[in-house]
Amino acid sequence: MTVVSKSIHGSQNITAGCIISWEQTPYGIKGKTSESNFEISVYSPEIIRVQLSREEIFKPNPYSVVSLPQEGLVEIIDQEQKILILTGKIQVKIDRDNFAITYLDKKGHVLNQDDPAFGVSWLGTEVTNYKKLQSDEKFIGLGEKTGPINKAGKAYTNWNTDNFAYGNDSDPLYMSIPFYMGMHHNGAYGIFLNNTHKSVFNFGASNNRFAYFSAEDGDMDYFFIHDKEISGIISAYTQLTGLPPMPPKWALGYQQCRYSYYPESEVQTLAQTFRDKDFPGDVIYLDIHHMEKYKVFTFDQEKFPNPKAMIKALKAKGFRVVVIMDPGIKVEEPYGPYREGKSKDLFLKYPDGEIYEGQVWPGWCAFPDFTSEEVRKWWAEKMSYYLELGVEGFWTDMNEPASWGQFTPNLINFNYEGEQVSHRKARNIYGMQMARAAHQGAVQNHQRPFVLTRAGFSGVQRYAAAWTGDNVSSEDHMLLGVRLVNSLGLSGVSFAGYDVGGFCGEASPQLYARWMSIAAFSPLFRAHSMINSKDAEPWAFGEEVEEISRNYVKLRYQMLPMIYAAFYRSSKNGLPVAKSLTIDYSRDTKIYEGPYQNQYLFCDQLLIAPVESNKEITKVYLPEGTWYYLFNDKQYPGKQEIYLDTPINYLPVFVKEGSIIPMQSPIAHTGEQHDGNLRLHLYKGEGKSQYIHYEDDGQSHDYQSGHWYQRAIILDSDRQELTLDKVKGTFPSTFEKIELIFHGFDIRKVKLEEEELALSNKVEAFLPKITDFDPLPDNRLPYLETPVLPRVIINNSPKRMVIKFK
Ligand code: NBV
Repeated sequence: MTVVSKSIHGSQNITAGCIISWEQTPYGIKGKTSESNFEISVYSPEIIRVQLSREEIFKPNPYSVVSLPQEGLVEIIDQEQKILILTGKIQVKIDRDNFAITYLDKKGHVLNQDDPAFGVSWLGTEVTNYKKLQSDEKFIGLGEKTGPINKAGKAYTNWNTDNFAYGNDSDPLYMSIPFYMGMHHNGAYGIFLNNTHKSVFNFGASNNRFAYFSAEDGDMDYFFIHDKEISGIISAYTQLTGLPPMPPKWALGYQQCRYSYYPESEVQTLAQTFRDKDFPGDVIYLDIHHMEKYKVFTFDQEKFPNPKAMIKALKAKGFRVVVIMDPGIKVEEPYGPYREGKSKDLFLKYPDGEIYEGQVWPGWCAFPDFTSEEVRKWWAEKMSYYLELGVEGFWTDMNEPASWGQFTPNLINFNYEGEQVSHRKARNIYGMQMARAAHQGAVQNHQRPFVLTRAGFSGVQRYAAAWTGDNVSSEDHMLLGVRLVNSLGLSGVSFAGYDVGGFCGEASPQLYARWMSIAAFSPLFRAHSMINSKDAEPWAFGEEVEEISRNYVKLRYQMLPMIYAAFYRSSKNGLPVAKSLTIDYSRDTKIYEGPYQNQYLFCDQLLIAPVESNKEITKVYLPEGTWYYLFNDKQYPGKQEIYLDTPINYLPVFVKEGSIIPMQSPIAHTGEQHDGNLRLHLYKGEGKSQYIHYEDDGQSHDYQSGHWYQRAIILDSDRQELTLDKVKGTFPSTFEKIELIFHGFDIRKVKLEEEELALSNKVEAFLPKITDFDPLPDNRLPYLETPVLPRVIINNSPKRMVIKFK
């Protein structure tokens, strides 16, 4: 029985009630319950949308979803008690009595079920969907959320917040992604709540009856997704909310930030120090002090008398410049952007028409209404100022929006694509729309844009990379950052990172070294630190840290062919580059335990086990399969916990059996030419494994029209055979030769077709030894016994090649 008790004050719960009328639509059904209008539409056999509103028309979020419902995918069965919607992959059963929905897989296993008493309910304007908790249900996703990777028993709020020096359990943070996945004995599903109001997700916190999601106001509008695999659910979610485009290659290099580098001489010295110290790097950031009185679209004339010449000189050294952009526009009559914004009516306003002002760095500020197309266009045009100076990247900060006091009044008006809404509906989307404007501005120079944003919402991956805001220099935060990035990756944001070294506070040398080594395996690799703190460049912590950092940064640059291909895959399937183990090993309960939940696969082939800097020994969990320790090739069978020495210069990194890892010679920055040899590291596994090598020009949009190079490489470990398939695409490879390096194979002879190839043996060390600082006593030096590996070199001919090795 449903409980329907009305109250205009919202102090009592009102359920949707029984279905009183319904009709079929091309995509599903729509109709009325005693308390609401509803519509259920099918977007694909895996994706179903459910909308309910107590108003006549739905007022959906126009920002997140980029796909449309599809006709002809459903079968509707009208039964006495229920209405059934069948998609081929999902069965939806809707109870006529109380509108309680049950989702089942095609075999009839229950995936997800409304609490029959409360289903969709309203408390005043707040709308909630209560779902029965399934036994052993685990919850993952929800983007930038602290706490464990499995969020069962926890509850979270989505309300974009400037959370300086947030704690290990703080919530909410800067970005809201109301998408999660549930998994239990019967299978897995995903739910995306498509409502930008403040929302709450409760995964069984303070109750043992239900999980629920609610929005403070607006429609109940959610997408239910089902696939057998977690990866399929994430891909479906990114089909809905958009795929991340290919970033420019330089953005995958090492990025150096600081609050703030100035004046120009300091920036130039910084760039030169990188090169003098043979320390690779691609990006230098200019934080707020580059501006005149913190006014966006200006450069401080004294600190930076000639930004154009400076940026040109930096580029000649292989550095790109990223500038910060804050949304607050200084209220100052002679200041062009303020005058224009005011006269063109581009700022957020109170309902009585007065411009809303809040205090930020420049003092009192007005805020462009990025939820208006006209404002985004204006902002994008204003960015020509930077493009003309040669700026190539844009960092949108404070876009929650943040202001002193951190409490924007709710009555402020936002355009919201013409709907005219209050701050309550618009806040969570504001940051993403600023990132969108920045993206729009940056594409004007016809290169792939790089935008880094702090705030965002579902779909932000279409416009920007994300970083996890003002973290702290602590061991906990180092690991938390990894979990946040992994969780963002579960939620569609594959290009993400954290401030290496910690933004607030000062890292110890040990901590900094470990952080650098972990971040070399992070999609975004950026070090940053707070004003008035000690220098935090990789060479500021003494020689040992410098050398360890250099080794890992060099390794990062050598791995770029693998990283680049992983980004390309991500741009096609929406899956993350840093992949929480919950994606590929979701049914292995061990991976959710203690520190194992921080482990992840980088570029699908490397298992990274982040560990505190003060631990000399750690436990690592290896999932099923065989794993090779990166630094000495020692093989470990999976499904076991192992103890590993973790001196500060060795981060636990394992290679998955069957991996094909493409590497290049070390380079100082992505604009520098490698030596022309593609090193393909082949790790013996079982049966066949495949890797698709990918190259393009690294900067233009031409890859979108096929101007790329792709080649499938298939390793058959059982038959001891490698196939380099015929090359596809119009972009010529930058590699003239391919060096095959065999790991785990016992080889005497290698033949390409009938021709026998010269086989050589060389010691392979992924990291150079750090002899002067060897931290381990003599009896514990397994790492330094680097293996001797057989290898051959062939010409990189575009035709199909089969190599047999015996
Ligand atoms: O622009 C200054 C900082 C920036 O360095 C940091 O990365 C942002 O998250 N910004 C916040 C403003 C306030 C910092 C206290």
